[in-house]
Amino acid sequence: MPCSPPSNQPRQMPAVEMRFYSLLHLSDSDPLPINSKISNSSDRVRILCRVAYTLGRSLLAHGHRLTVFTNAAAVIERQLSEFGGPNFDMQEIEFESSVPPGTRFYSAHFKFACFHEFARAESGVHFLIDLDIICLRPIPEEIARVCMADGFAVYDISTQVAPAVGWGKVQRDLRSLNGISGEQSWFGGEFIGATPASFRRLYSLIREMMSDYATRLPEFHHIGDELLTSAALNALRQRGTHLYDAGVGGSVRRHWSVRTKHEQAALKLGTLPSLLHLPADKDFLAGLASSPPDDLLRFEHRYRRNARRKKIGLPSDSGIGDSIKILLSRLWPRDSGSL
Ligand SMILES: [Mn+2]
Repeated sequence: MPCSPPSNQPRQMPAVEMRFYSLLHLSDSDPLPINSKISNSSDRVRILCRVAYTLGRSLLAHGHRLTVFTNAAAVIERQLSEFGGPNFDMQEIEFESSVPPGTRFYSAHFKFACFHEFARAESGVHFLIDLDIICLRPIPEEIARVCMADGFAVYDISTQVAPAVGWGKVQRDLRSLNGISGEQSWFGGEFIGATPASFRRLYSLIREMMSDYATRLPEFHHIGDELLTSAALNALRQRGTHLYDAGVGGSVRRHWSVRTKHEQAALKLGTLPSLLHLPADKDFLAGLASSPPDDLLRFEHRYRRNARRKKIGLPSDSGIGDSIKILLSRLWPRDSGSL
């Protein structure tokens, strides 16, 4: 459950280097993203590269340069050539996974390879964030200070997952992996930050649970990085590690433009977070690559417009002419068979 940052921190601490990373693994066996207009895999590659560009630019605007872990730097380079190339660094890494290809959210398991990279780093505070995030406000340094004090910056989404899957199932799955009997939290995979030393502890716990997890995949209510990571984080917390929930302070927020089972506050200008995760709006984020909004007010306006268009089934990027055609074709479908 939500924790507050330690209050005994000295006021003056040296500036901490915050490094932001994301993951763009390209593979033919990946399922197409849900809740998106993406209909084939070349569309998928084009859209994800643009989504990365939008994230890269939004981080740069707040003084952070993004690094993208990938297996396909040349593809990304080519896709973004019309923008003059990527606005982020790329690092090709070894992706190994214990889950079979074709598993749902197969790529999500590659986040563990990113944790492994952080575990091998020497210094700094490393953040792994989802590609479909946009940075809208400065990221509070307090988050990095928590990490420097051996904590983790996480995003507790327990209240979001409970109504969707049932809290009992969530607890049962976590307990079956880490053996903890008390109530546990569920953490969103879109945001995690810590030092290399902390990632070493997290990664080794995940490795310990991995083979058990891989052999029991069908039993779990969720397959992906969040289950194992949450199980490991809860285990670390039980041993005294501080987990700072960046969602409580409004630094991170996941927002769905589709109906959710949990209650979701409206996305309003005054409550926009530092890092906004839009899992169902990759097309919208990709569209921002070519014409970014120039301020928060404009962003909010464009986002709401996108949400309204989605409700009536229009693509986020169709012009007025195309939109009218789409709407007319619904009123008078050509193949209706009647005169
Ligand atoms: Mn996401």
